Amino acid sequence: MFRNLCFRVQSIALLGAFGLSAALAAQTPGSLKDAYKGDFLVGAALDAAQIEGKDARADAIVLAQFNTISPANALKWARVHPKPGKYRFKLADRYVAFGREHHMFVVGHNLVWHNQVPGWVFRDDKGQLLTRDALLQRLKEHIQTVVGRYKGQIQSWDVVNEALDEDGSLRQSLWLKIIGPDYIEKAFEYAHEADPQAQLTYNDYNLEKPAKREGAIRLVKKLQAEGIPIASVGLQNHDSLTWPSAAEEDATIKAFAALGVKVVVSELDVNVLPNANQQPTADVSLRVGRNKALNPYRKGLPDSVQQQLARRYADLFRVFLANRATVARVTFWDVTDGDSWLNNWPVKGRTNYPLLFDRQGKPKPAYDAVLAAADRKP
Ligand code: 9MR
Repeated sequence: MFRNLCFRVQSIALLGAFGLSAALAAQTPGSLKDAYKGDFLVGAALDAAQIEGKDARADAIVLAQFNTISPANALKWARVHPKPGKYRFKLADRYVAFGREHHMFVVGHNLVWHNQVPGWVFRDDKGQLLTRDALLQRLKEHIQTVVGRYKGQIQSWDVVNEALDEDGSLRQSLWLKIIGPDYIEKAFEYAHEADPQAQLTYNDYNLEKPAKREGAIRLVKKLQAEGIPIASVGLQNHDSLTWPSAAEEDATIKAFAALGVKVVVSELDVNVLPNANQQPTADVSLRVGRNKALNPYRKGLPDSVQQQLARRYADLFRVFLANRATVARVTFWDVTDGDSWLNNWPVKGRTNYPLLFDRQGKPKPAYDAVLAAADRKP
């Protein structure tokens, strides 16, 4: 009865804001954020359409279901700082305002990455690679400007993203080549100086793989030994129907818990299409040519796979829940299946079904399974 009343009040509010179809789309039993209240925050990544209010259907879902948001692209270096001395904050400002207006936990993603960073960042005006000091200066200026602008408004920053290779060694990025391995420490220090309250995260994919996980453990220990405030490790969890196993996920979360840091599941989705790559990866530079066999569900997801996805999500959430003292947040990467980056990576133009809401914004069986998993608190 109370639940129904809440629905109706919520629906009326959403109706005013977004119109009938959006309000209907958000009329799902319960909500993810309420189901996991007191356990961890539940969120989604937003892209420009949702941030700018041009996707009423997704916005209605976000408001009804989530209490934290991440920017899919709006805060990446290339977007906010495309040219030397030129910052463009319009979309990022709207993103942060959206989160504040709706009392959400606002995540910043990201400050240092080897992708979506313009080439000029690493070069002087003659095109020569910068010296260590000059690049550090540039990094500091960027972090001070971006983190400083949203001081007290962005609660958590992915400071360094994907700095590790699969064997656990540091990725040979220009950050590493020019500055050396302490570019990571420096980035955390600059971010901490710019907003001492912000929770700082190291974020990566495939940390469920032992060698890469060991690399991340070494990294966290090094930062801790140097007194650098790292609050959490972000496990991206761009998963498949079979990998990582619940046991691998559990062991990974526990390995970071043992270091005294929190874990955030930062970019969750589950690919249901045939793997286009031998090994699991979320390396955005990977490209695979189109091929019919890699896109089998253009006309819809067979019920058997739909149920498999639901079971998979339930298994993952049971692991997150069992580790709720460590897991601070679970964020889906995008809102509905139609929004997902997995429709275009690593093969362009596929029809994927990796999230809890379908292309019409309706909750899928996987949504019900995630809600039901919350009732089985260990
Ligand atoms: O979702 C993002 C997509 O829209 C961009 O095209 C892509 C470009 O690099 O980045 C995607 O987000 C990535 C995230 O920033 C870091 N981890 C992997 C994510 C999926 O590629």
